Amino acid sequence: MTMLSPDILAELGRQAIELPSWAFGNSGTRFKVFSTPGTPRDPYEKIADAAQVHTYTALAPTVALHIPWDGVDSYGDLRKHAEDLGVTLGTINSNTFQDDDYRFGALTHEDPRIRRKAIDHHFACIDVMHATGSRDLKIWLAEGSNYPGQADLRGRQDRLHESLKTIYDRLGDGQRLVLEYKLFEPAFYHTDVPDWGTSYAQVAALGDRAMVCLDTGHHAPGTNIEFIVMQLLRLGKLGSFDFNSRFYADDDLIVGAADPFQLFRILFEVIRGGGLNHPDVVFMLDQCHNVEAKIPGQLRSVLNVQEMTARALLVDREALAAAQRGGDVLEANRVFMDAFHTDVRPALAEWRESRGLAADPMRAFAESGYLARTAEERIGGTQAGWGA
Ligand code: AOS
Ligand code: ZN
Ligand code: ZN
Repeated sequence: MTMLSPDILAELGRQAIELPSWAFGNSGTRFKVFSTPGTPRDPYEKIADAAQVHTYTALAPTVALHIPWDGVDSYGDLRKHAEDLGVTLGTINSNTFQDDDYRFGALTHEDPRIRRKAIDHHFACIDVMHATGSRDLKIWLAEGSNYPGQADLRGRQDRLHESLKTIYDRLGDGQRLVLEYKLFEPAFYHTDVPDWGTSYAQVAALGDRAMVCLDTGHHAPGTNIEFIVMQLLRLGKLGSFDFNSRFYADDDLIVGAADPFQLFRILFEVIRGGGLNHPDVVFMLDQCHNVEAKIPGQLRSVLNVQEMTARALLVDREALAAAQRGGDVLEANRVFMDAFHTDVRPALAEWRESRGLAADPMRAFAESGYLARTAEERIGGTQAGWGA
C-alpha cells in the first residue's frame, strides 16, 4: 500500500469511466456474430449488466446510450431503472449510419431533405438527453466517399458546418456537442471528419459547448495519440475519450490489451494536462466483445484503465521536470519508465478491500453466478446485437 500515496488514492477514488450500452449486446464482424446465452434483450437488461461492472469496481457509474438502438417508450423510466441499480445515464450517441437515405451522407448530404432528416434525428437525441439528464450529445459520422471525384469535399465541409450549427443551437443549457473523428471506414477514400484537426475546426466554429471526442482506435498506425491528447487539453477542447485498443484498424478491443504502454502515455498526458477527474473530460469506453464474455470484458477494461492511471500517477513529475530542464535524456526516460514498470496490482487489490470491494473483481463476479442466472432468465425475445 505504501506505493500509492494518499494523494494518488484520492485521485483514483474519483475516477469515473463511462460504459457503452452496446458493449453488452452481441457484436461481431461481417463474417459472423456469435451469440451468447444471457445476452441482454433490451436496454433495461444492458443497463443491468453495466451496473454489475460498477458494483464490482466502483469505477463505472455511468452508461452511454446509442439512439435508436436503445430506444424505449419512456426514457424517464429507463433513467429510474438505472438509478435504482446505482448508475446514471451518460452520453447520448446519435446514429446516422443505418438508414438507406444516408448512402451518400447525412449531415453533409447534397439533398436538403436528407440533411433535415439527419438533423431531426439529432433533435430527437436532444429530447432524449432532457429525459435522461445527459449532458453530452456525441456525434460520429460515417460520411465520406470511396472514389476520387465522387464528392465535392469542400461543399460537404460547408454543409457539415451548417448542420452542426443547427444542432448546436438546439442544445439546452449545460448540454454539449462532442464530435468524434475517424480516419476511415466505412468510407475508404475520404471521410468528412477524419482527424482531430477537422473535428477541432468544426467544433471551434460552433462555440464553447462543442468539443472533440478522441477514439483511441481512430488514427493511422504510428500516430502519436498522446500528443493529440496534450494539444486538445491545452486548447480546452477535449470533451471525451472513446477508449479501446487496436492492432490494425478500428478493432474496438479491450482497452490496454494491445498496447498498455500507449495507454500509460495517454494517461500521463491526461494527468499532465489536468484532465484526470476534470469534469470536462468523459472517459468512455467504445468496445465490442465478439468472442469473449461481455461483462468480464468490460471489467477487464475498466481495471486496465485504473491500473495504468495509477502507474501514470506514480511518475515523479519533479524528478522528470528536473531531468528535462537539465537535458538529461536518459534520466528523464528512466523516471518515466520506472513508473510504467511498477506493478500496482497488489496495492490496488488491497485498496479495493479497504473500501469494501473484492480484491479481485473479475473473480468475484465469476463466483457471483450472475452469468448463469441471466442465461437462465433471459430466454425468449431477441438478443440485443451491435445495434438494436
Ligand atoms: C465508430 O467507429 C465510432 O467509434 C463510434 O463511436 C460508434 O458510434 C460506436 O463504435 C458505436 O457504433
Ligand atoms: Zn468511437
Ligand atoms: Zn470506432
